[in-house]
Amino acid sequence: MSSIRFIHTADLHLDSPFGKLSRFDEALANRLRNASFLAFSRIVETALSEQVDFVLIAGDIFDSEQRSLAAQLGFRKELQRLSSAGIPVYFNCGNHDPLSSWMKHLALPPGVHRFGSGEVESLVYEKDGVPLAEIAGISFEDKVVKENLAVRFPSAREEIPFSIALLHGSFGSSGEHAPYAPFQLRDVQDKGYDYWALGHIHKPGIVHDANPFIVYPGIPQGRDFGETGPRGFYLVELKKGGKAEIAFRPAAEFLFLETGVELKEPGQEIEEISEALREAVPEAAAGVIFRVELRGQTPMHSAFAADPEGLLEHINSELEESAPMIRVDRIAVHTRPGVDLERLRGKGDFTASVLARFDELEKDKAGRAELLAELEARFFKNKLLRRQEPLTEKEMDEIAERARWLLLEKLLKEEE
Ligand SMILES: [Mn+2]
Repeated sequence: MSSIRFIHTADLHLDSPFGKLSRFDEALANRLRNASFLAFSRIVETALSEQVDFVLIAGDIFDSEQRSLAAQLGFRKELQRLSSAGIPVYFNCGNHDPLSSWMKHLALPPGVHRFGSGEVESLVYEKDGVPLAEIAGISFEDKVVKENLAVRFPSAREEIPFSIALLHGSFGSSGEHAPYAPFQLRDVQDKGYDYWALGHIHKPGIVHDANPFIVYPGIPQGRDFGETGPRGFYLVELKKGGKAEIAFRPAAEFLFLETGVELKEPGQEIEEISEALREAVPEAAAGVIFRVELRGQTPMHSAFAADPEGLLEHINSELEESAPMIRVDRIAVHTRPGVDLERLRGKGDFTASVLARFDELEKDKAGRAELLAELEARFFKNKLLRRQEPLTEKEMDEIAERARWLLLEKLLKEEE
């Protein structure tokens, strides 16, 4: 046999609370709480429909070492489906669900293997009585493991066609996550495994593309705006000669997305926002929670800027019945007043000369940089409050643009 197909997932964080979303009603909070289970259920369905050889789960299956009965029973229920279909499951324990936190009496269905925390264990997956893959793995005993566990993996067994290592830990310099079981490429390159199935980093990605493949599938269901965008798992096919197909499959029930909406039609603002959000929902998602940046010129600018919460509530009530579900968590109002700049420029008054000065500065980049430096020196007398790096051209553009509109707004208000 010249290939093997499996699912690689990790960081299920079953029963994880969506604490930061307390602004939403209880019904939605419950749906979100259930979403981690639904995402895992989708993964299991893919395993069944694709008839993969086995499923790998690289740690952090449940969210908290405070044993959640719901998480462990929910996990077992899904494992039973795989077990009944004869699909083996191999998993280990990570920093959120170390081995010591599992219920001692939770029996696992046949064909499900949980790696221990003592030594690296090496198991053999057989197909039609022939050894096809070696799966080596180890669990976290406690929630903090600073030790490099990768170096403890023995060399891959040459007599078996494919070798996979299952590990929860930090590869390379992944600064944003705590450095649990940190390791480098040089620690694993010569061990002979085809594929390192990792967990811990919640963002999906192939961090080393061949010899060996090193992959983080990410969290299948994002939990907040730190975990935006598509979330799912990998469907992997390893082939002879060190080749592989590694396909990302979405599994998340709800997505967290940040999006910009450009207002164009005066008087149609609410419709424009609602329509843009409906269009931004990816096909498979059951729902999306948005953060919206509102841009463009609109006569509603002052009203929106004065009460973004009111706008948010209104948009949420407009979208209440939409399917897939849409909720807006936050709206940043970065619109501009709906005024005709050309008309103002031609008026020959004070406002026109202010605009002319801004137009000048737009051409005179050196003069603009000088002016900004002077302003900074005047308003930030304490040098520690000043910027360490000089402003980039783009940042200066943004500052000038904001300053222009702030001034214009004040001037136009006085005119009213
Ligand atoms: Mn995790």
